[in-house]
Amino acid sequence: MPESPHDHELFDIIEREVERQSTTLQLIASENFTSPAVMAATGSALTNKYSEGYPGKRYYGGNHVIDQSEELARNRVKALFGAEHANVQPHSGASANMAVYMGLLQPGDTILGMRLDQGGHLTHGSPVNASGKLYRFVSYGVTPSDERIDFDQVAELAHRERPKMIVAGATAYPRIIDPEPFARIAQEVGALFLFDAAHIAGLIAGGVHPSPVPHADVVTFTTHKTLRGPRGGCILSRAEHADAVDKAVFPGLQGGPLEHVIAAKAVAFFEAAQPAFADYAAAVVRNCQALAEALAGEGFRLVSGGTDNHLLLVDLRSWNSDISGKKARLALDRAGITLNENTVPDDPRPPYITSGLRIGTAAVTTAGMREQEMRTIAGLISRVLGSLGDADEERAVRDEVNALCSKFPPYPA
Ligand code: DSN
Repeated sequence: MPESPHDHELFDIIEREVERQSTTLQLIASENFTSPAVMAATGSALTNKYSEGYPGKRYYGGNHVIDQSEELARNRVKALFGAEHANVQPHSGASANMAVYMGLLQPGDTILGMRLDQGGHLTHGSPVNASGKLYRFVSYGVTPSDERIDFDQVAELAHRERPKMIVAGATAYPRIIDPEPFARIAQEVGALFLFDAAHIAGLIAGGVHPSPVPHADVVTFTTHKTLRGPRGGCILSRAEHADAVDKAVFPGLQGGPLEHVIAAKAVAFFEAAQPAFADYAAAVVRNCQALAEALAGEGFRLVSGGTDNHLLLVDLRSWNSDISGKKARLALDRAGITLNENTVPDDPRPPYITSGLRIGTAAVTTAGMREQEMRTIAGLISRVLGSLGDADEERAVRDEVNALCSKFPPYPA
């Protein structure tokens, strides 16, 4: 191989990002720290190989080794979730969802999904996303009283609109999503049932949330959130949908699969099958509940009053109606606390401003933090938001964040 000069410019940037991840608090609910083994597979020579097709049926030569890696990933994920069929090629959760729509529906078909401003995902029918442009989405939401999924509304809309598919799953919903009532309603109206488990795949694998696999026609998820794998997507389905799903992924939507990432998914599925992963999943939820309780103690209102999973939503309106989610996120960022602004149910502000914050505990739990640290974090958040824009206080909190993170390095030297 010809020698190339060391690319200081780029590798310095990577080093600075590693430092940022290690010295500030990572509370974005969709992020995590993968293991060194997952990163080693992602950075392996498998990135060099073209392998369009599926194991045993490729369009390029030299895939007898790659076939073993993709087969291992498929078998491991099927065993992990008890699924009949798996496709591990989707590059992301978004492409996994699009493949399901494309494989099982016709453009223009009606789909029932969760409202975006109440926790649903972009690919559940946003008008600016391909899902919303190609299919006719009808949306259900949460009840005004307890801010949990309104199953009466799901049933009513399903019977009225007769969708071809019902989608469960969310990107910002802090409670358990029970797959059973969705499956029952889908059966009543003859709809297919897709469960998008992107956020909670790790909680399902770890046994702390109910599995949608026995109830749903198809389950999609990302591998990099609570499941703690590489950035990517995955589709599990009943055997009867296997062909349609596979054809929609390739050649329908994607070309060459990212075999280095598929190998890393295999590593993540192996890790998630270990007994320690169940302890991790339980700790993520315990941490989130401790954080929720401590934030409530600081006077913050939590959407639905708390959490059953890895994330919580703070409604800032009752704390200080002048503080938008965006303003709060920027102040917290300056203080070394990384999270994102998020709409809350019936938010009067637009989605790029919002009145809420979404906070997740998957990454800090991987780093080893537990309930005591969650209480400290709640106090730090409260200090920054209680003196919004005070640069001295932001600097003081930033120093404390730094000291806290130094005790929990995600990648110890
Ligand atoms: N962007 C992801 C999240 O943060 O929830 C969903 O795609």
